[in-house]
Amino acid sequence: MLKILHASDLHYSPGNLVEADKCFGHAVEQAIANNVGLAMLTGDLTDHALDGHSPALLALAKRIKQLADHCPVFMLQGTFSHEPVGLLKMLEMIGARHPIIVSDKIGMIGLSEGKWIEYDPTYSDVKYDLVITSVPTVNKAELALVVGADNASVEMGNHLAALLGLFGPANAALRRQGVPTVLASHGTVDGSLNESGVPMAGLDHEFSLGALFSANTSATMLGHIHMHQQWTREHEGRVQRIAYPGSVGRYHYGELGEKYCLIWEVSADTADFTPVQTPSKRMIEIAFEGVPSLDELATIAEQCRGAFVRVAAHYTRR
Ligand SMILES: [Mn+2]
Repeated sequence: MLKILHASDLHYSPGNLVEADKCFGHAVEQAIANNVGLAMLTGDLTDHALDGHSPALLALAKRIKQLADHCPVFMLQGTFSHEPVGLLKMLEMIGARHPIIVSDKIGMIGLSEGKWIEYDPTYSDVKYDLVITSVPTVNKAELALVVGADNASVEMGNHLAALLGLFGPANAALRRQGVPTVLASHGTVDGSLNESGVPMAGLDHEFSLGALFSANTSATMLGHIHMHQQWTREHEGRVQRIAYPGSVGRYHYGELGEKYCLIWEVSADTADFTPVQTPSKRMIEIAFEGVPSLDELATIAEQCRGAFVRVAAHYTRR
């Protein structure tokens, strides 16, 4: 069993800095306390392009260093508008006790004797601790050039399903060798719920559950959707599990539920995790019947410090 921290959608930015660093800091500390052997960050580490001298970028880099001083770190390219291509690559250069890898290309990456190496099925001398099938955010603009802009959204799902299935035999072979396998990606699972609880139904989503399971990995670690959720399939004596940890912090009013990172235990045949709640910003909705008194408001204001608050006043017509 390999213990893995899985955190996602950190969205570091000047405006999110306090929330992102409080919650991701908690995730990093819990990962170290639980002695994970590896950390997987599945995209949207930043909210938008950050200047080199931005305190938010420095804070993120410090947390990555703290994590990589404990274990190897894998980072996945997220949504391009949140994470301009190349921004994460810079974090690979952080000097820490363990290696950091940023994946922005489709492929398989193995961890062997504490080092990241490209997985090569023809080279059998390597003993892998784990192999990751990496499918970072796909560029819809490139696909549109091939299939036309009108078809790009729907064709994205079809192309990804075909691609994921192609990884199936390689991951099945790894399973026979007893190697734990993980699929890492960033996108929308058809039918998943967004952070406000709205189902994402439609033809223009990246993944179906069947396509993800067909890659044949024990665990599928996803980013993009900000609400924690999971799916499991048990067959042929194995357990396959797919999960979004959800965003590490609460960045908008109206994001339902608690926020988490996940501590996974992954083997060649099974995958399970324990959700670890982060100290995310509270959300409070207060409703008054008629106009509240100033005394009432003063008492409530104290309880609302540091929270997202919505105040509604209901009037009854007489
Ligand atoms: Mn995100």
